[in-house]
Amino acid sequence: MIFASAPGPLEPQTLAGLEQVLGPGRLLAGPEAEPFLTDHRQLYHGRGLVARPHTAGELARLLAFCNEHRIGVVPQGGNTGYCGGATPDESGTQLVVSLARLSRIRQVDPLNYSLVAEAGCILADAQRAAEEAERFFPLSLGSQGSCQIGGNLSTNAGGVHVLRYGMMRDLVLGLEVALADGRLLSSLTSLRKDNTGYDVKSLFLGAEGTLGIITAASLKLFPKIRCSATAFAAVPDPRAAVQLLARLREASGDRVSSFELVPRLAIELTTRHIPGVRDPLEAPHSWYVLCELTSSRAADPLDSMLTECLGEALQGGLVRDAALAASERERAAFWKLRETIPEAQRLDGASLKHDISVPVAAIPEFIERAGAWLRENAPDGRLIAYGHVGDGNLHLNLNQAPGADRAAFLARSEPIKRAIHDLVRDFDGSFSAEHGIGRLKVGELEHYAQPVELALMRAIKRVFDPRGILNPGKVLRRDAQ
Ligand code: FAD
Ligand code: 2HG
Ligand code: ZN
Repeated sequence: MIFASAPGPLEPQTLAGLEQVLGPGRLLAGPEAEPFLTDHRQLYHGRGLVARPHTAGELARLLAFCNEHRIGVVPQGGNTGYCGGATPDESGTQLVVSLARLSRIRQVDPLNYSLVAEAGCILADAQRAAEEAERFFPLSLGSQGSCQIGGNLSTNAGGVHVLRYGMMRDLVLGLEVALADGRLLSSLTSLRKDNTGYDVKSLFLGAEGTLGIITAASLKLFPKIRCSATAFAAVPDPRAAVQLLARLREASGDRVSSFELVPRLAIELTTRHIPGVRDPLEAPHSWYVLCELTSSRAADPLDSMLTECLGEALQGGLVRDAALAASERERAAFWKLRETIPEAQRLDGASLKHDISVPVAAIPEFIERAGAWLRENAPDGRLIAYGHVGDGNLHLNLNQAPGADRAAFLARSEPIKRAIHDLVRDFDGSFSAEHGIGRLKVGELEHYAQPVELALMRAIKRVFDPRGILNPGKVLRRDAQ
């Protein structure tokens, strides 16, 4: 009996009931549960048991039981989320539901350009399944080797292809969802058009497991990428970066699929901390962009389009220097530099993260104003503003300066966050562009959301989860639900 040492105040008969619903080997406790109880950034450490259902039906039955016994349920995908959404609280009364065993690709339909994957399918596996069918699934994140489709849907993940293909929400055709009371909503349609009343499924996208547990999804595919051109270009400043993007979109017939901003400090941190990363250009520059054009036509002259556009930009002063990837190896090296910025930041010391968005054209002014405020008010931090500039989404992060006191630096996180997020509001931007709310930003949502919006969110929560068992305390505060 694994429950003899189970943490927290779950009654023995409730625990026995859980085991009966799930069957042997599906419930973890003690050291086996440990890896599921801390979030990726190690901001939260919870307590609780872990259930690993193998089918959607099993999961639905588990929810019916938890609803009846008012057991809080915390869905967990790859546990790579940035806001503590997949971590249980410290009470020991919550049950983590890992989707890892629901990982099948149920169907790939090349003619319909669609794929049906279970929620626990690793993102990279879904990408591979599409590729094997001569198709392309465009969601692409640094965590794609471990994050899951269900987590991507529930956070409405973004990543490096949003400017061409949209966020996860835009890639969904249908969903299958286990509801709080144990009913299974089966809406796994592959239709491109369907205007039959309210779009109920869209509410689960970005809901972070607070309205239902997604068990499978029907996703859009695109023509396979057969040709790409990738450059790492130094630009004088973010203003030039935004102008270059506008020109490149026009000059390439809108074939830009990625456009990422990289500051000098990111080059310094990645080359210092990540083996194999090197500076793509000879001389140092303050700002860079990693840009990529892609096409499904093998013979598209993307290299010449990119070279020509960058050449003109060089003459016009929008670009200072550029390296074009001459091989797949060089392309991978540029991307490795970009994708390992979060890891290099972590290895360099404490960091404060702000996942913000403003209109693309406002990015330069936003960086100028945020930078000026931080230089004056947070001199023990070094600004590293990078990311998806083509979507107006910056990771406006602050790393502890060399020699700075870690505790003193972290102790100032609240006033710094307030100043940055106030500035974001002044720009009509968002304080959570792609990482969600989870537990980390519940207070920020209360602070910045319109009262009418919050009231509607709470009302929706009550309809879907009247007993408040689904991911309690995430997105919305528990006592306000
Ligand atoms: P988890 O962390 O397990 O869960 C996230 C939330 O979804 C939780 O609230 C959880 O309860 C809920 N959930 C999980 N599965 C389900 C389900 N089946 N049904 C209902 N709710 C569920 N994010 C971006 O958007 N863009 C990026 O570029 C990006 N890059 C990253 C790079 C690195 C190196 C890392 C570590 C993370 C990055 N992330 C990025 C953040 C993270 O990978 C994404 O948020 C991802 O979508 C989370 O997926 P997951 O499976 O790990 O979800
Ligand atoms: C990225 O774009 C991720 O690399 C992580 O969204 C951002 O660590 C961060 O702040
Ligand atoms: Zn990002």
